[in-house]
Amino acid sequence: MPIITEARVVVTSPGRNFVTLKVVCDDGTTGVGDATLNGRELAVASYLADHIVPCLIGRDAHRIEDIWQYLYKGAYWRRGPVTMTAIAAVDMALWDIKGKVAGLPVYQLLGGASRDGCMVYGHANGATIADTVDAALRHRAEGYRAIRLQCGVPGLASTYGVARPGEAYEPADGTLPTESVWSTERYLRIVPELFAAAREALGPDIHLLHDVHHRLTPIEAARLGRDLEPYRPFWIEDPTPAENQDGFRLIRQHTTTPIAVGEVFNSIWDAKALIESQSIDYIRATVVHAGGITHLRRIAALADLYQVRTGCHGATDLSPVAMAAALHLGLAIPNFGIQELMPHLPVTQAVFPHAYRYADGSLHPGDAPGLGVDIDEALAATHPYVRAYLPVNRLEDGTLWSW
Ligand code: EZ4
Ligand code: CO
Repeated sequence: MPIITEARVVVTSPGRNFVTLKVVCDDGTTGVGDATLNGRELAVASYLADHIVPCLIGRDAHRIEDIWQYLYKGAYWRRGPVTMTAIAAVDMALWDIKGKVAGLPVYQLLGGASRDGCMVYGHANGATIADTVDAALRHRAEGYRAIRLQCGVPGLASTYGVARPGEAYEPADGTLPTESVWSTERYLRIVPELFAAAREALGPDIHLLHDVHHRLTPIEAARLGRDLEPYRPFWIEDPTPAENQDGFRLIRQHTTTPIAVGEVFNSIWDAKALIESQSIDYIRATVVHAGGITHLRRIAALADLYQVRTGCHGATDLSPVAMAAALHLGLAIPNFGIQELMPHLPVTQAVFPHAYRYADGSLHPGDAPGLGVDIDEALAATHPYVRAYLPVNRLEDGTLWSW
């Protein structure tokens, strides 16, 4: 059995910040886990280095479930994004080690492939409807079968999900939080027009998605869902903040547009009522922010009982380590739905060499033993941490709103 002798926390910023845990065993086997919590990175780095790593030394790396329970129950203070991201990093690294020792890709340890690959959705965005439709057509030409559409809102200077001209979209854009202005009324007018134009240009066979990013009230979200029904969206995401879970019942009463939620969830307890009440269709919790493969597998198993499928968050602030772990789980579980893909910058991919590959609108985790991803620590050291925050959002009268 591999005994843990060392665990290192690597903070690096190849294009954006990432926190990575590297676990080393006495037989030389290593494993990696993503510990990136966008905008609050150093809190997780400290949680790992100061509080978790000392508890790992000398443990049998094969006892994944026991170590998970030890870190979760043993902290006394349960749940929360910092705790669950730190536990996730350990969990991913241990699955990586188990796969390497077994000589098998992690998806084989999870029951083997249930499909040929994981369908992904790409991001099409633009300042105008026409620009966004053009971006969607380019994605289709690259083989994407599912595309998220976000466009600028007339009258607002900037909009969630829309890149500055010539740049890739990256939300953590300031050394202090930048401020954006929001108008629900203007937004609710433009999105149905965007979907009408996109459906017209792209035809019936492409899946079209949209992220509301927590900005509507339940009845406003119900209105949007109903307005989009003629264009058959694959889902609308995070229509309303999920602390008020009963709000999703209200949306459900008014629209058949599928609902995705959960990228900010960190525990099965955040998702349980939404799943059991059949208020949602896709659960977006991720391996990195929701306790690793061990815990996300539990969430997926609960969701499967209610025909809820996975739609894991996959923005650029989730490192290639988290993407690899998501793909191994997604390939294996019966109720995989779709995987978000925002391609990482080449400089990020160089720091995190990985076996997963894109082809024909899908990602496959590859067949390297373990997770099939690593961190080049020497290269990482050449990209020091840069403080970066997510933006805040205000209504036109200055009221602070959900971003
Ligand atoms: O704003 O990952 O669906 N994707 C998203 C992302 C989130 C960022 C926050 O760190 O909503 O763009
Ligand atoms: Co989102």
